[in-house]
Amino acid sequence: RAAAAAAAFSSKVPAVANPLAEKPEEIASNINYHAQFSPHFSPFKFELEQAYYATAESVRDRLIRQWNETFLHFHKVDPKQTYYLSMEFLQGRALSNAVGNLNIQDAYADALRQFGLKLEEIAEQEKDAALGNGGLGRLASCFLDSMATLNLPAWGYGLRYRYGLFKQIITREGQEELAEEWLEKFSPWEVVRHDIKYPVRFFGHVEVNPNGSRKWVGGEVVQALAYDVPIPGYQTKNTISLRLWEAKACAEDFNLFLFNDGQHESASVLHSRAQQICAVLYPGDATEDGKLLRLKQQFFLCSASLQDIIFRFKERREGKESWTWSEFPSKVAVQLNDTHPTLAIPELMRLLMDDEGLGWDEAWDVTTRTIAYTNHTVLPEALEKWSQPVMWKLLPRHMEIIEEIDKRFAAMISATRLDLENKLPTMRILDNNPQKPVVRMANLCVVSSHAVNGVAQLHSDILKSELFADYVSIWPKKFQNKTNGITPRRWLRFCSPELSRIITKWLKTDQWVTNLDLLTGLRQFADNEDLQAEWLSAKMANKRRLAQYILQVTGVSIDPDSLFDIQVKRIHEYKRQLLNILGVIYRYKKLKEMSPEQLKNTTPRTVMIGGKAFATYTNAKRIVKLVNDVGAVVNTDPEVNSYLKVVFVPNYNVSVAEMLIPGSELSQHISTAGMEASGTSNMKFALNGCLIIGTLDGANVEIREEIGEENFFLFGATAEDVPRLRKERENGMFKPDPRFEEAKKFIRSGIFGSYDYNPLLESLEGNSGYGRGDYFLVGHDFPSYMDAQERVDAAYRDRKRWLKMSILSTAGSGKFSSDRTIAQYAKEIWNIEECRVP
Ligand code: NBG
Repeated sequence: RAAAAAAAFSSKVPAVANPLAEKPEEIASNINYHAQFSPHFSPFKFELEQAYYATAESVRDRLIRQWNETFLHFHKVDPKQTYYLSMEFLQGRALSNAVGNLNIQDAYADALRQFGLKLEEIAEQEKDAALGNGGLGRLASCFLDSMATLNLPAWGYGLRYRYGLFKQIITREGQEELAEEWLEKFSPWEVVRHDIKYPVRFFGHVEVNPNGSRKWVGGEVVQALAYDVPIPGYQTKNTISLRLWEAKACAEDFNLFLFNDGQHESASVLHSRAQQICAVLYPGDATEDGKLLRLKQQFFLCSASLQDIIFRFKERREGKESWTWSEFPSKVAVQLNDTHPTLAIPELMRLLMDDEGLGWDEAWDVTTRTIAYTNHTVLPEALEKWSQPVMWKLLPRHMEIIEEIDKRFAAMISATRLDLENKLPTMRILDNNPQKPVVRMANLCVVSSHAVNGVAQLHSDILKSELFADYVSIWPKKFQNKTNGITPRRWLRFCSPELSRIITKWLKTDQWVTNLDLLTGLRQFADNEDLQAEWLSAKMANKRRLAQYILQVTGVSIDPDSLFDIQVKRIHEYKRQLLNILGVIYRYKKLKEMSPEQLKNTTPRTVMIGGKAFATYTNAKRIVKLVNDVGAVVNTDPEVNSYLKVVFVPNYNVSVAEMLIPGSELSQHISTAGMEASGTSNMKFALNGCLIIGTLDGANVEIREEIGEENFFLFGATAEDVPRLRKERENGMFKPDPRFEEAKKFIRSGIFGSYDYNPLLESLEGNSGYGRGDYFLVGHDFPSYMDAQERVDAAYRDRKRWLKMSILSTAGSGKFSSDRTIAQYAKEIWNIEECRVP
């Protein structure tokens, strides 16, 4: 077939470049043009891969036109613009999203058919841009899609990591990590801007000028070079940018003298040091060097982005009679995606004071009116604290500024809030504990931002009542909630075209794609037998496609008629994949004890678990190993394997999610209450008509409210109960359920192999402590979890009821569109307005 396609490329279809092509024939000739004249591969080779690149480049041509228009339009109108700073963007694949948003998927599919190729096959050639870890990075990408779709003047800023999040492979030993070479060939979705380059300094010292002003000099300087990725909105001309920075050494850093002297490595030491900055996402930080590198990455993002923002602000003021820096916050909003870009605060202060000559008060006013901060976690280990000595070494001027912010904050409290003085030691930005002096980044963010938000109602409430409680009385209006959302384009319209078609048919409009609240219109048909039949057939088609995929990547054959039960997310003890697999183990044991008659009355299930464990997180890796070991035993057990299958889905990422979610029927969001800030995959599953079994945590609470409690399988302790339950546990008052003991004992019997699972099981036992004594309350929640699973089995046996619940899930998911979330940020935090390209 490749040969046939090759022949078609070279002969039947003319090669003409026309980025405006509308008709399939014109598009085909445009693709052929790129295949022949974009010289990335040897000539006359048109296999799927080459066809993908040629197709992608032809789509990109179109995007570039809209993109340039958008840029010019923003330049002309000079609206207030938002800059979303994030260390992570989990973009996934771009081709199907781009043709979908531009509404040219049919024309492209027709064009490719002229070469005997299918658009879906071509799209699958693309490697995921996995410049993120999990929900936080994917949220940033969903936000970009909504910003573009809502025609908002907004951009993303991130880093261009050479290797994204590692590629996970599963071996006998469990998870192994390989470098993810998403740029192995090149990405057709990025454009290098050779003219956009800023110097970023590290180390050095501070010089005091005779007039008292200060200047950071010396040290090392690397160049930040811009790579832009176009982000098209859905059915609009607006195409915004994700600007990713790449670190480059300066030419003069290459020591030609040393090189010619045979000292090849020393000659290029600065080059390789610069390359390390954008080499990988989250380099290991167990060593001092590892920590320093992470801090360098964060500062690199902040410094380059702010220089660029200031450059643009000044550029748009060129030729204007008079303007002042106090206008800056009415033109610029900077959103910090978690604490990773916190250094934007002292960097903006430094640029304003040391480079632009503002005084402290004026610079502080501009900075605080510009910057806002989103918190994404309450986990203590995830709240960043940087060592003061390391900071002084790498960023001496910034440490001076941070000290000053801290000093002024403390003085303000002492002067105005005597009632808070005893809280001051924990409220301060600097923790001057002589053993381990650190900078508390979250505190710096809270003190310096005009808005601080959590990502689901419960999470925002916890921020106000616990983590940031002491600040609330000082700035009651600063703290907000912005419940997360997901883009309905990628997560329903494009990943499940079958279901989308049915929804459009029954709602008699496709407007739901940009106005997701319209989905409530499905409620009135939830009992309708015709809709139910169509709904079922779409689900079944998605399940069959998923079963094919599972067979292909794991070799395990699963039954599309069984209940598809999925938990996919980063592997973490608080997310409790362990609770899931213990439940599976208990189920397996019970199935083994049943008679053939009893077996026939059970609900067959396929449990799929996927996710990456951070390379140094041992217990998470043990969980991955356990799931795989359980699967190996259960799936080959002829007595029960038509009633239960257990699959570990390797290398979970955005495109795997696009396969799994549409085919899911039950999905697990079972974190210890109070610990999951929001969760966003719960929204994707619910939107796709998948029912949720879950705790009252994060956005589960709001999802349950929206879709109705009768359509949600609830279990477990509430966030309020958790501290008391932990106490009781410490005091030896916990009585484990016999089912829980039985499941653990079954693992210890060695049935799942000889691997030593004791450390994992011990984390669930004993009386107290983080990582011991069942801090995550798996034992406490186990019985109610198993009861909820029984309710699931019963509900699934009643097909009509299940389908109704499924339809109501989709119907109630409107609130969780990232369009709603972004509209709220735009209005309530950024104060920006639509700027539509005419
Ligand atoms: C994650 C939370 C999720 C949340 C996403 C997006 C971090 C630090 N936090 O619950 O764990 O959905 O952020 O807000 O990755």
